[in-house]
Amino acid sequence: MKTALITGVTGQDGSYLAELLLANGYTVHGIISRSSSFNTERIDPFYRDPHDPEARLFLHYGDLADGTSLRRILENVRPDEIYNLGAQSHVMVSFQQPEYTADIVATGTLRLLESVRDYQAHTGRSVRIYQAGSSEMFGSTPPPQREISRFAPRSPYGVAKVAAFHYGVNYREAYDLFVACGILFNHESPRRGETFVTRKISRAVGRIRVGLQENLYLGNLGAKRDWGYAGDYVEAMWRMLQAEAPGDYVVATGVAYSVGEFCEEAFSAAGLNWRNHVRVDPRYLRPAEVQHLCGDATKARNELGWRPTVAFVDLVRMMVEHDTELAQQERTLQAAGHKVKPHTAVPA
Ligand code: NAP
Ligand code: G4F
Repeated sequence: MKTALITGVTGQDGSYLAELLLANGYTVHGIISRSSSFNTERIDPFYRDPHDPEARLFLHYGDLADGTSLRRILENVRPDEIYNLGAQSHVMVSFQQPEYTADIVATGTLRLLESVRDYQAHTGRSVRIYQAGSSEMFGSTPPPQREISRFAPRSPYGVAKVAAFHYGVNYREAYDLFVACGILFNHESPRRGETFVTRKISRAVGRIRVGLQENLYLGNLGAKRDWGYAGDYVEAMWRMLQAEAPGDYVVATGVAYSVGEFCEEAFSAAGLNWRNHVRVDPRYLRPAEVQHLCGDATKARNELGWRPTVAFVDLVRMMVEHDTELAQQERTLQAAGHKVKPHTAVPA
């Protein structure tokens, strides 16, 4: 049975990928960051205490900013596959923390590649690496974007992902490492972080629906994204590492909608008219925007046999249903006298 190591295991994708790999019989090791509050909410449902003989998911403290921890974990875990999903992944935050974003997203990837290069050289074992690239790398290049489209990033996050992508390709060419770079378009789910626009919308719809909130404040309603379901996209990551040779693959649905259209669909799923509740607040506008992303995943379909299974409307409904349930729980607790509030202090 194979052993996998995941950076960013506590994130949206990390949690779906860990579940997929466990279901495929893998032993899974995840790197988690030290936090003053719990950050394992997404993996708690399937995590088992390590004393349980059935446990196959193990967690290690480490950080992409800390090369020593990466090397130590690699030596202990001896993985067959590494999925590098760890990142400061918020585009707007990358304008506020560009150096930190570059350090984790770009240099963090370099630290990991260097660790694997040395590890392979002294153990003779080979390791396959998945590098989490992003459609944000295409930036202002018009759609449809495919593997050969020009990278023209519009944010410090996008620039850092382009650097990480090129590090991956360079280590593949220079040291013959098996590095596959996924260029994934936006993918969402009920586990999506609440500061990304889709989840911000579905959370608000749930709360407005049950009477806990009146308005939702957003930035650019005209930006278009190619939104898929995260559960489908981690399957593509896994397939990339099962291929005979490493390559770069766009993963996308091929259909794009605007933020306004996402609002319309989400509010109407709850029997609401979005125009009565959505307001524009300029604080959510970005210094430079990526206006239109829509991917062409022909290569992934032909070479990996991958295709998306969840359509836009079903994705929106899945998120709205989930978040309506959360809002109902919040209302029940409030009615019973508990002081509960969502994390509204975090700017999104
Ligand atoms: P996410 O939910 O934001 O998860 C990011 C993960 O990285 C979290 O587990 C986070 O830990 C961890 N992390 C943050 N800083 C770290 C550090 N210094 N060292 C190690 N780990 C660190 O992101 P996601 O949506 O799952 O995305 C996964 C990867 O795919 C990211 O690299 C992202 O940039 C990329 N990507 C995402 C999309 C998308 O639409 N979701 C599209 C293209 C590419 P904490 O939980 O403790 O913060
Ligand atoms: O949900 P978003 O923050 O995602 P964005 O910027 O596309 O980035 C996500 O997808 C990338 C793949 O293309 C990933 F690499 C990255 O890690 C992340 O997962 O914003 C989507 C769009 C943007 O155009 C933004 O300007 O929604 C617009 N938007 C409008 N109002 C908003 C808001 N975005 C956020 N987060 N919050 C708003 O209030």
